Amino acid sequence: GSVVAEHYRPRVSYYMREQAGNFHYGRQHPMKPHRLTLTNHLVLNYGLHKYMDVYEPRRATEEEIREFHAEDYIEFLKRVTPDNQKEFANCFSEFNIGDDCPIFDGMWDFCRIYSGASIEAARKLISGSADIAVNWMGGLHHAKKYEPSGFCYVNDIVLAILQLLRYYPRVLYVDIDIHHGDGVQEAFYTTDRVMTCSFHKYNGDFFPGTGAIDEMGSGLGKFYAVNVPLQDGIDDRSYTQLFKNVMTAVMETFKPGAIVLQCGADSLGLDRLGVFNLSIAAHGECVRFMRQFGVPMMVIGGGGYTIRNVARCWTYETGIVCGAELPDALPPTVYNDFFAPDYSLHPQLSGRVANHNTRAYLNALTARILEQLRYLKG
Ligand code: V1P
Ligand code: ZN
Repeated sequence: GSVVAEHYRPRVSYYMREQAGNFHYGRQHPMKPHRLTLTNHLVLNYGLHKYMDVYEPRRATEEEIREFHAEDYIEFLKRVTPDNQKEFANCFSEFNIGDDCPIFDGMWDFCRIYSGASIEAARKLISGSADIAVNWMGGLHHAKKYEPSGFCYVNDIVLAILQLLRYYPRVLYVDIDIHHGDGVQEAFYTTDRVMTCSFHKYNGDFFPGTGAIDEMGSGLGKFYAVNVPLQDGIDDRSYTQLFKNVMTAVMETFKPGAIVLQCGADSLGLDRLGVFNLSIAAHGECVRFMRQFGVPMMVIGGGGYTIRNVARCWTYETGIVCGAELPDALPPTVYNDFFAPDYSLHPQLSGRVANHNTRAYLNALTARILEQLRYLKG
């Protein structure tokens, strides 16, 4: 089969640097940058580059990263390496270095690559020369001003939103990673110019432990943080219905000038760290739904630990933003073996975990969030 194109075709910019896929967090570590290489090969072999402007972005400069991160922390990130890390051992607890955020070869370079791409993507939207800008390397939503957290060292999302705020009065951040988007929420907790909206597993124990429904922002930012805490095993129908109900109200009340959509793929069924039950089709439906508002949009990556499915998901979503329908049979790539035995874009992912989100729970959740949003109108 071949790619079928839709009538509406937004101008899409795609950011990718091949080296990004060659970094290693460590053998036991679940974060595998190689998923970026897999994604890129599928995207190109489906021929999606014909629908997009493909850019090899430049690295973020230290000065650009300083717009959010503290100077001491940047200095540490720049200087520490696996070889000299003994000299820095006294800083490790200060800077939250450990199993989740190890020191690995080229760590600072990796940060500059994925952050540079998000910053460039934001500037591209501002310039008006793209409607949608895609950076699967980015989306590292846990990084804090003074420290790394949950596999994230530099918060490319905060840096990109700071760029967007130079031009757009209001920016909406939407996060469908299974983990709470805590770093982005914290950075904009007290402003009414950024609304953060995160859908995640929450039980007080699951990483990072934040994202309860009553975290709503403070000061001027009160009611501008939206949290949608979910239980294990949420399925396609419940998730997409909830997502559409919440996002319809968010778009009506907040009226953003730009959207940043974090597409963490650890909310898919069968994820190595995740416990949801979503199909690639349902995950992509969230992207399609946000796209149809026709508001300038950045689409970025995030988590995703069963890497064959991360690559499938982000490829499918690249197709969605382009308005290109992809045949289910994957095009052959040098990485074919990853996609055995079905070699298809939409394998069955659900069924491992039971859905612990009752209809009553989801209805109550929706009602509370719509009530929170009503405070914005007045
Ligand atoms: O649960 C924890 C910390 C470690 N404990 C002391 C509490 N960490 C999680 C971190 C998950 C980060 C997700 C990042 C993202 O949202 C964005 C890129 O997807 C964690 C887990 C887990 N199952 O939640 N770390 C690890 N697993 C881990 C396993 C093996 C080696 C290193 C880390
Ligand atoms: Zn995650």
